[in-house]
Amino acid sequence: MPPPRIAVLTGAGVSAASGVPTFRDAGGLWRQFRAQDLATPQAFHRDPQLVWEFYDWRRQRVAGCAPNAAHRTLAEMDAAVPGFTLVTQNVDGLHPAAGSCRVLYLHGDLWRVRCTACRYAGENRQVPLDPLPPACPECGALLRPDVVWFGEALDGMVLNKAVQAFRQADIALVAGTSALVYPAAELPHYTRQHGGKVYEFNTEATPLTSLATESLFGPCEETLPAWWAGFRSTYLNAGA
Ligand code: BJW
Ligand code: ZN
Repeated sequence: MPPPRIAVLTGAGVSAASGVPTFRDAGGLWRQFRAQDLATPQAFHRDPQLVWEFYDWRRQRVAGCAPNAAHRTLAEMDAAVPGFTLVTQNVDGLHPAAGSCRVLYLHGDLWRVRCTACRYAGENRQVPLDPLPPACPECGALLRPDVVWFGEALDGMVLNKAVQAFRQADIALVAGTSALVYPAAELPHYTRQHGGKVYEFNTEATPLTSLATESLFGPCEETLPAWWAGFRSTYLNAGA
């Protein structure tokens, strides 16, 4: 029998142990800054330099961070489970840094920029950034961070693939997300609707706790590796 299909949704809590600030916890970004002033298209239109500086500061913080045991465990799953999909809300790039190959980025990527006017998009790893957003090499309009702000649509193709993966999953793992932001938060519901199991890995209860088959409370850099060890010994040739 093939091992169960697994779909994973990760959020900022997965990178917390790496030193990346979360959004809504104590010390989280949206406790110190107003999201409306920094993470909306209106904010960028009003004050592109302020928003650019905020992302430059975030990039500088993340540049000094390394993946933790939660990222590494998910990369191991990617390599070992045939029907595996990792869907992340994180923009920090720590999943690919840990070796995850197949990643769906729901909210974009801190290490990419895109044009505000045309279809130009590209990687940008410069740290620190120039103080002002640069001009698009193709049309001259302003470049912006390639992330999804509040009120913006997610990439339709990426979202469709994510919905598909959660519909088809026998097991959904939800790690380190407050499950407050939509449409990401509705993904585990598709797995439940199709009779699959949902395991939540969080330090606290969330709106998904009542949906979950089981919630494993604790730091996911500890609970995910432990869960994976159990899964591996049940469904895969343990240690192989
Ligand atoms: C640990 C841990 C450890 C800590 N171990 N755990 C339906 C209902 C209501 C509202 C809406 C709705 N549909 C859409 C909306 C509006 C809005 C929304 O959801 N608002 C809610 C807040 C109410 N959604 C949107 O606007 C989305 N767009 C959209 O729906 O478009 C529709 C549309 C269609 C057609 C045309 C136009 C529009 C876009 C959402 C974009 C979110 N963007 C951000 C910023 C990204 C870029 C950046 O990084 O700057 O994404 S906001 C921020 O929140 C970021 C995150 O990815 C996202 C989720 O946060 P996350 O990851 O859950 O982090 P936290 O901090 O909230 O939680 C951390 C968790 O970890 C906690 O639970 C801790 O306990 C836990 N934890 N340490 C385990 N060691
Ligand atoms: Zn352009």
